[in-house]
Amino acid sequence: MDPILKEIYQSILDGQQAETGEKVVTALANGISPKTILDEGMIAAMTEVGRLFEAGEYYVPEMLISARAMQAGLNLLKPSLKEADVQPAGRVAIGTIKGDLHDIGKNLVAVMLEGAGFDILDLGTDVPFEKFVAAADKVDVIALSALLTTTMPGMKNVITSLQSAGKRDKVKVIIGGAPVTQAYADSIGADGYASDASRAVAVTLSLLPDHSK
Ligand code: B1M
Repeated sequence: MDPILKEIYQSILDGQQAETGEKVVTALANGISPKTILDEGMIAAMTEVGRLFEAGEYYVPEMLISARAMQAGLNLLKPSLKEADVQPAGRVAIGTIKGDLHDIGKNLVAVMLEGAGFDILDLGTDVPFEKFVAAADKVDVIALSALLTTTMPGMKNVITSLQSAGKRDKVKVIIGGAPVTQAYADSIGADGYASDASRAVAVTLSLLPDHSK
């Protein structure tokens, strides 16, 4: 592996935003393809971050800092990725349920999904149900986050609204957030549940066939 890719990998693991950005720029200037930088440097690093988190060696702060370094690198890589016409793994609309302003976990899930090659339509926080329903025409997956027991029932409303609009079969729905459980996901007919951002990537990948809208 090119040493600069190892350096990108390490700077993401260390959560070094500026350094990650500088090294991505250097790798591009050295003629390394954007896809190689993404796959072998950046996604490999986030996969390792996910593994360290699951092993209890990284905690949420480390994961967040690495996610920000990944985002800093991605921001610089995005124009080149578009030029190279790398096909996205799929499109995901993500947001927090109406009434919920907690967006740190949602942002982390979005960055991890983006790092795994998904196009992200970030609807933000406090998202009205109709906005999720409208997004169903443009994406493969709708990802719902809720941190409050009071906003969690809104996830069911999104699924019901998708059904009423005749769009439920067009998209997969995955849900997550601290009070959400697999049992709740099953009870409302969600397609997937993930307890953390790295699992959200695995669950989303498992739900998609090899094509996107
Ligand atoms: Co609030 N808050 N908060 N809060 N807040 C909680 C959630 C609470 C548990 C604190 C407590 O009482 N112990 C409690 C909820 C109680 C409950 O409903 N059972 C609570 C409350 C009550 C409130 C207010 C009502 C307080 C008030 O005003 N009286 C209010 C509500 C505001 C609103 O949303 N309308 C409120 C406000 C806030 C702040 C604005 C101050 C701030 C949010 C800032 C922001 O997000 N920009 C805040 C914070 C920071 C928290 C705590 C302390 C931390 C949340 C966080 O960011 N965690 C939280 C207590 C806690 O969780 N320890 C708390 C880190 C983040 C990385 O984890 O979001 O869980 P998390 O995301 C994880 C997983 O859940 C998962 O992956 C992420 C990464 O691993 N995940 C998904 C999340 N979404 C996913 C989606 C997926 C898959 C996985 O698929 C789509």
